[in-house]
Amino acid sequence: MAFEDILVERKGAVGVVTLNRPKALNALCTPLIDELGQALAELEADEAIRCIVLTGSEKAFAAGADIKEMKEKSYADVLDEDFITGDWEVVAHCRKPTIAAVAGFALGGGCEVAMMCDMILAAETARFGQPEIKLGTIPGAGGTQRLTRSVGKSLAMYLCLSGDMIDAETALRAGLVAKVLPAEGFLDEVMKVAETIASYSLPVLRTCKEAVNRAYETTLAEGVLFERRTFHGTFALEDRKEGMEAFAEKRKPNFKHR
Ligand code: CO8
Repeated sequence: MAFEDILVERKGAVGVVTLNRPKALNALCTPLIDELGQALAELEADEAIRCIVLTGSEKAFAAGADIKEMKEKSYADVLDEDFITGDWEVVAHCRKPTIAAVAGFALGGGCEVAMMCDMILAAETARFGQPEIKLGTIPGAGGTQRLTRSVGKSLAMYLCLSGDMIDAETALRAGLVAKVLPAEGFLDEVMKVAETIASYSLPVLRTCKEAVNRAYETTLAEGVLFERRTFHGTFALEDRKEGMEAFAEKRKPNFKHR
């Protein structure tokens, strides 16, 4: 299906969603978020896809929620609509691995959407920030929560209270991003990571992601038990057998995603 504000491509087993409102630095207006939800649902349902890359342009991953759309809303409006977190969370609810490929600005809702992905890979040009304070508001899609869990209280407070941005290297040191890559050929390098992930068994990818995410929602003892039972569960899969046999036979595994 054709979209207005995003582009969707299938590159082998990798689905690539590109935010595409260049004139507004990919500001996340409601139609764009709706399209993103539809695109992710399609990629989730597509058996051939095992990893999803979410990216923007060289200048901006996304410069935040659309301020021009938000500015006339009243408290009653945003409360009635539950503006618009329910729809945005679609990124966090993906069951396939997701990579945010961030070049340029990832601000406000842009940073929040990137943090909803399983990992952030940043170009050297990436800039992260939660500048809502400058607009007389606060982050509304996880900026005070996911950011704090990711980088700790002091840097999260600094970003949310000062509205300043940090560069890619600072984000790497703080643990917000997994890797910083050269701006030149950035997406090619991201695709190599995505293709590696997509080469593995999909049911194992799904359960591995669930186990890591459980770390944010439970105690250590419960999380470790969940991990162990999930690890045990992989022994019910043909792909676990194939992976270990292939290692012993010194060949590449041929995963069936079963
Ligand atoms: N919303 C709407 N339009 C935007 C946005 C935005 N967030 N960001 C940029 N644009 C538009 C500009 O208005 C401009 O349009 P026009 O050409 O029509 O004037 C165009 O994009 C280009 O922008 P600039 O000329 O400003 O480009 P610069 O390179 O000079 O500056 C910046 C780039 C620094 C990124 C600057 O554009 C900026 O500060 N943008 C706003 C950043 C911001 O405040 N983001 C936070 C928004 S609030 C938010 O995200 C809350 C999320 C809460 C989640 C809600 C769901 C639950």
